Amino acid sequence: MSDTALTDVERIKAESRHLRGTLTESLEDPVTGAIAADDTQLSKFHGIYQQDDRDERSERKRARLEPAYSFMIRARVPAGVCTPEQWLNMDRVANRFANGTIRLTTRQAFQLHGVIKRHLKASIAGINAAMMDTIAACGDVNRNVMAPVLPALSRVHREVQADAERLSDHLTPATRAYHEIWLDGEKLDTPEPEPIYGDTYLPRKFKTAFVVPPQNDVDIYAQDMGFVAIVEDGVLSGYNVTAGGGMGMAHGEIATYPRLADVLGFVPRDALLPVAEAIVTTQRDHGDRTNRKHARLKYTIEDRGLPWFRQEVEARSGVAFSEPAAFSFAGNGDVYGWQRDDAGDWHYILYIENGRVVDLGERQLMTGLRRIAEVHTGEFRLTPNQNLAISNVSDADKASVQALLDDHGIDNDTQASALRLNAMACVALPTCGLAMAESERYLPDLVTQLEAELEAVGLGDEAITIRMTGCPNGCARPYIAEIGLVGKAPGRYNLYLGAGFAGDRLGAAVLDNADEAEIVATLVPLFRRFADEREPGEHFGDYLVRVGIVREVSAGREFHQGAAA
Ligand code: SRM
Ligand code: SF4
Repeated sequence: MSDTALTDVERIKAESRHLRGTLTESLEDPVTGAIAADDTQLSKFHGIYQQDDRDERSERKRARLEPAYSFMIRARVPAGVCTPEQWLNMDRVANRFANGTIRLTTRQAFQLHGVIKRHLKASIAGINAAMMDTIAACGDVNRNVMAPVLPALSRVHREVQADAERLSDHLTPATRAYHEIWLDGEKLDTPEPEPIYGDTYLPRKFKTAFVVPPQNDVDIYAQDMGFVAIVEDGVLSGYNVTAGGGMGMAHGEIATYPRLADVLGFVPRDALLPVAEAIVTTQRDHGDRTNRKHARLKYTIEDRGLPWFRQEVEARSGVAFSEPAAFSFAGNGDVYGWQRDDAGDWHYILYIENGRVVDLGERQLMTGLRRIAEVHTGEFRLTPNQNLAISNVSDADKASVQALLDDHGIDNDTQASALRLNAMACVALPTCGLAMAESERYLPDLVTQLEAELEAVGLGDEAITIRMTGCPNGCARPYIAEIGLVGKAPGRYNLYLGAGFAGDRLGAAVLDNADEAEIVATLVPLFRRFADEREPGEHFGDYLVRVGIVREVSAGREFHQGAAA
């Protein structure tokens, strides 16, 4: 293929009749547990990934068996808010058709793993029964729109949630393919118009979030498009708009890099939809459709420049950006435990290790949350850090929710150090087809070692963000964690240090392809120095940059220039 030829995914999208392809035929084929190759690309737009169990891969190959195919289903939860009924429904589908666990993702969505082909339709219909869908949870479209959990501010939360849901609806593909294929909707002879996306959708995935300073829990700088709420005297006046963030890169390919979003300017609240649509269509028309590793909005902005991009968005939307309003962030983690909002309701942010809801020994997360959902009259909020807020609990109900947390051994106090509460790992093995190393199954053990070392130097209560991924795609946003670990090969990781505690600075590459012993041996002396030399209240990443252990990395294109200050 020449450099200017469109990628194969572009052909598949163009020929798909708005995402239909041959998915119906693939589902009906009884000979294989897989779907047709082209359909594996289209199924993503419907929130479905074909996977195979990588723990079993070589054994099955030796036995000349087809790989153990199953599917991951991702259900969108706009703004992360779901009802107790929706939670109970997800629990039922997970136990009936998937592997009996629920995975809360880094984008406030649900994932189910291990669904076999003949259960796919029933699973999607089951999810739909509680008014949830999986369309556009994946694929080259706008994904699940994130919003902050905001346990202390009920009114602002309601407003930002409403805006996030409005935008999510506006950017959801118009195709009826989802209803036809999964919900037995009426079949159309001619595909319906797709007004925002056109026939070939976007060049690549596209991600959007809202944030309310000072908490940057959604990691706004990692998003293609972001809206920073400007709240004056408790009233939401509008948004600073950001664009061009992204995490993914490929090892050894310096033309790929994580990048922090730029601030375009301020717009009033009523300009939200036109400005968002203009950003999306600019990327639709100018994003690179010849190279999927160069197709995200971050590269469009790098290549053409921010002034060009801002002008294009202004011209398309008819909205002029004003100077951005001042804002600052304090951290990108979750604020755990009970908090009371300004309307008097309670919220409990529950720590869920790596987002995996499962009963394990005395920690009965799946059962405990089911019991809570059965009696809870408020809502749940999935957090962008893979945790869960039990939200809008009345004074009268607080004690009974706490009792259920205690009875099932899942209260935060019973399990986690400050380091663990600020740790996040992507799924990786055995389900992720792109994983080069363990992540979800390994980070908890590494944290156990590191928390002992921190305790030994008197830093047991110190919140340090640590994130791990099984490959450089960056699903747990490791490049904006103070300690970032990125899988390169089994048991081997790149180590990045010095990112901002609020997710506002990238880490610098310190170790390449290192094993556990090298990683621990590098971190322990730094913990000691940090304990001795830090300034009051100083965070680990800021300290490493201040004393020159690593250089400050803000521009993505400088990411690969080494760690030396
Ligand atoms: Fe991701 C691909 C899991 C958030 C960047 N991601 C994948 C796939 C679907 C693997 C695949 O393509 O075959 C993973 C499925 C694993 C599994 O078995 O479940 C996967 N990504 C996840 C989740 C579940 C990680 C988690 O532990 O929570 C997150 C689901 C979010 C959601 O609900 O939508 C998840 N992925 C992210 C994020 C974080 C974010 O969005 O804030 C990123 C970095 C931000 C970004 O997009 O730049 C991210 N995922 C990627 C990439 C690299 C994209 C790029 O620009 O290079 C891939 C690979 C790709 O697209 O080619 C990828
Ligand atoms: Fe898979 Fe890599 Fe994403 Fe981890 S970071 S879930 S290994 S694609």
